[in-house]
Amino acid sequence: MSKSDFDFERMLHPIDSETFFSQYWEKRPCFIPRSDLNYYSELISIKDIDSIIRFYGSNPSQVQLIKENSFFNNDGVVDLKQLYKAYSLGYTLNLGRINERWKPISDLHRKLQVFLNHPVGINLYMSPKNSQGFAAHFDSHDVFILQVEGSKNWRIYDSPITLPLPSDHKYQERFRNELKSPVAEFCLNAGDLLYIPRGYIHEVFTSDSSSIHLTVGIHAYKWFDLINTAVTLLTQKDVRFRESLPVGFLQQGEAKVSLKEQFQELLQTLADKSEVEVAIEEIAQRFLGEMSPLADEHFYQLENLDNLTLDTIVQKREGIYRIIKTISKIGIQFAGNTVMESNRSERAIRFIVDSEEFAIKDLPGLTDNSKLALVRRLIQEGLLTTV
Ligand SMILES: O=C(O)CCC(=O)C(=O)O
Ligand SMILES: [Mn+2]
Repeated sequence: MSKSDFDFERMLHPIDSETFFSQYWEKRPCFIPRSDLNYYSELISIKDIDSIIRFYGSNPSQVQLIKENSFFNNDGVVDLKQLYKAYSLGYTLNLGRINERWKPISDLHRKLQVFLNHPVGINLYMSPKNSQGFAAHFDSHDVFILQVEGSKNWRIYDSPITLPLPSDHKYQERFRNELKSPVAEFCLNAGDLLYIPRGYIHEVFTSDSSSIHLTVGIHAYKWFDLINTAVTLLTQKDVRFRESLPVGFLQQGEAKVSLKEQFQELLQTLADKSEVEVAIEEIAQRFLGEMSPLADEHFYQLENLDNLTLDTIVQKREGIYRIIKTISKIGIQFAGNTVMESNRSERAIRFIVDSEEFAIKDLPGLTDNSKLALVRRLIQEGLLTTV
């Protein structure tokens, strides 16, 4: 399977990311037509779909077939014959979290998470001619639509709720029945991109051509998440946040007055005592803990462990790296793993976090044997690779 160098910048080209974030992000849809049918072909092609579906055997719920908003019952198994039949009957095939199953897309996924620092999920939609999968709906995450093959029509309506949360999905039905005229209509052809901020209702259908697109969903951390995390951390420290509300607090009267006073007092404590860095660390820890390792020749790396010399050049896998420090240890957290070492390795660990690529002999503060041992361990754990 090939490696892809597709990243955020190439995804948005020719719009630069500064323009994108100031003009469009969380504000309005952005359509980038390209007249380049092969723009995304290194990510996936129609010829890859059958073999990718086989990787879903263990998770049939991520393979969905949808036609005019109803689902094809796949009896909880992924049966290729059934999928071909449903597709010929006009069903749209949706492969969820394809980033966990197809290397070029998992490479793009990692690059996007590293650049954005927000969780990303990538789905694939394949629709036959003259069909519609889902009815008009909004998503509670922003989406980038990468039209890989064929074409698809997108009708976009205004956003009934500005920046909705997942809990706002319960209003879908109501808004679907109150649609006004579309605010924009686009025909996406292979190579085009469409960005839709969360909340904008969209209705999508094919006409005389079939379609394959990738939906890159950004499940961004919100201010609400940061504040929530800060309150949770403070609650663990300050017993006043754990005390119960006054008895009778629902009724008017003295309990209500004291409730208001205490509420103000606790908000003040939150403002005075919360440390944003600690709350951010907590989110970083969760984010990195949930990242899966990259599927990039780790067995091959293990096979070559015995060939390392002090002149060997090694590099960090693409990712986000966090230093963790305890009284006697120092460590690095990265995608789905944490490696702790004794404090003696502190300078070397900091050097590694700050470097992209280095010769083993350049590690500071360690004997030659310890340098080799540390690198060997970090290759085994999935942090470093030989170049
Ligand atoms: O293509 C479709 O049928 C639906 C696609 C969609 O709603 C999305 O990608 O967010
Ligand atoms: Mn959608």
